[in-house]
Amino acid sequence: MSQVIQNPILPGFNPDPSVIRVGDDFYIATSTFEWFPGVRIHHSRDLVNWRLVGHVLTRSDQLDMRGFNNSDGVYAPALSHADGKFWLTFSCTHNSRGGAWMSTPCYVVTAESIEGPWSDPVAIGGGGFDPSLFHDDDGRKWVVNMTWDGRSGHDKFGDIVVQEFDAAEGKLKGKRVPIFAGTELGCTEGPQILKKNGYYYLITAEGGTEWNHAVTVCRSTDLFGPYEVHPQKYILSSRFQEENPLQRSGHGFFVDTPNGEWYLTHLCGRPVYDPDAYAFGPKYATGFSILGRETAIQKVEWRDGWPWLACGGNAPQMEVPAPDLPAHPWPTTDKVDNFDSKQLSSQWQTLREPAEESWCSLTQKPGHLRLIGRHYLSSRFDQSLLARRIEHHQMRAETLVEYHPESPMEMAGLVVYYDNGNYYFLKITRDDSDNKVVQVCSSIAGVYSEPGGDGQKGETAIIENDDPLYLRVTLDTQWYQFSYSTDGRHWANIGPRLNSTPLSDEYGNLIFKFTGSMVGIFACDVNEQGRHADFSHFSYEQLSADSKAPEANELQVSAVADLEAAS
Ligand code: 6LW
Repeated sequence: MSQVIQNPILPGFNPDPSVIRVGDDFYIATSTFEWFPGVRIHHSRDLVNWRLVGHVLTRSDQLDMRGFNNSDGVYAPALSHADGKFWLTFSCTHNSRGGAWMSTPCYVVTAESIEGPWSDPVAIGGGGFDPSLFHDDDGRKWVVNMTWDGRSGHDKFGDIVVQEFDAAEGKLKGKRVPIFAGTELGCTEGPQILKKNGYYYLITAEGGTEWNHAVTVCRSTDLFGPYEVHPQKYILSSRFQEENPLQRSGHGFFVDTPNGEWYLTHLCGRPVYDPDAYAFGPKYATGFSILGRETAIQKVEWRDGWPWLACGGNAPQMEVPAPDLPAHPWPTTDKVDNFDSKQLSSQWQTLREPAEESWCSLTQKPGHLRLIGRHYLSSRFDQSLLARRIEHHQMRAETLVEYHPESPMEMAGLVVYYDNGNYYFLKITRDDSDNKVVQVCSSIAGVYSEPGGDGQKGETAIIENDDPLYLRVTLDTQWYQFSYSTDGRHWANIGPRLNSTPLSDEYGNLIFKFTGSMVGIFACDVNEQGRHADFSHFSYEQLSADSKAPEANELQVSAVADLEAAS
């Protein structure tokens, strides 16, 4: 039987995919926003199996995001390969809460190898996010960008523009030329150009990154246009298809295989539908993308000089025929990180700045990750927090932590984090009676609470000894549940189950929620005494093989409950 590609190919927070092929190797770059290092790169040789090969922006002199707001930072990178090297353009957007206008400085970096090292960034203007670089066959290079127009009475999403880039000088030259105003769907962004058989194909994301999202294709025989729009306009979209498990589909780009087959990678989301919210509106409007925006792929055919989905129509499919290429699986990644290597594994991300020995050490206590407590979790500076993506609607994460807090101002443990206003955590701390305790805390829309307990004070459990303590969190689609154990075998739930849907792109203010839920470990020391916590492992495990988001109200008999009963 021929192979099938299972979507999403990059589950969890992996948005704005930009795909290329170099020889037999396919690469996808995705956005990382305020998480460091910047820009994830995945690699495949068969389009079925993907592995994370690393990041592009790994040094603070390439990317400094200290103090940045949530969902600012690295927007939609675009990858290309020309002149024997890799090129990556990106915008490092900030101050986006400052009103109608945005600051969107854009950059290009290059590398001989996809694994780096990548160069220092070269500025390529601003005025809009999502820049890409088009290398024409005559050797000239063009920055293709959207424009952001904050003026009253103007569409904020202005024209798509091109401007020549002089690579030798590292400078833009000539004028910015508007080439496409977008269709009536609006929010035209993410422009990239593909040249094929004498046509310039301009591919844009339209409709906004939410439920109306789409991939729009247009073409011209001249780079500067005029561009004619595809007969179907939006060659991919899931708007008006509320039963499609891959919602929000848009922001795509094309890639061919060495055998001449064509594919389209694109952004999607697999929302959870909160049954309480569901009663009040159409289904599509009540979904919560708790895993953020993910990457999927569709098979494409060319007819009459236009690309079309091979399955017909414009609806994304969960299963897609694989190309005629030898299967190339990668070794499976370990479920457990024992922190026994000298380098952090590339799944880990930190907030706004690199992990530095001064607060995150694999050497101070060998076989452990030591986090030295710094700011509280709502701060946009100095977070001693390490997290990885939640990739599955049903998962379990666990850690073992040795920690000797001396005051309620010192806390360390396990966290489920969307942004600095929306997170849940299980902390080890000390109470006013000098007991070592564990407690669940929550911040939703920036409002702090301690759930469970008597309503005044959240549920806490006294830990009788000072041995390392096991902490666990499970996600069962709509619900998180924290638990702890002194021996790793007998577990006690702590705190109530916690709704996962506020930790999603759609909760609260719809604008500027671009990331996804992460799970990780942290240490805070608001007294700034530098109290450390030693984590001896962290494990992450999927609890169900189903890649569709189950309906939230069908979850009562669940994989989590089955597994708990069996263990
Ligand atoms: C990105 C834009 C988009 O820059 O959302 O989905 C913005 N498309 O192209 C943030 O990811």
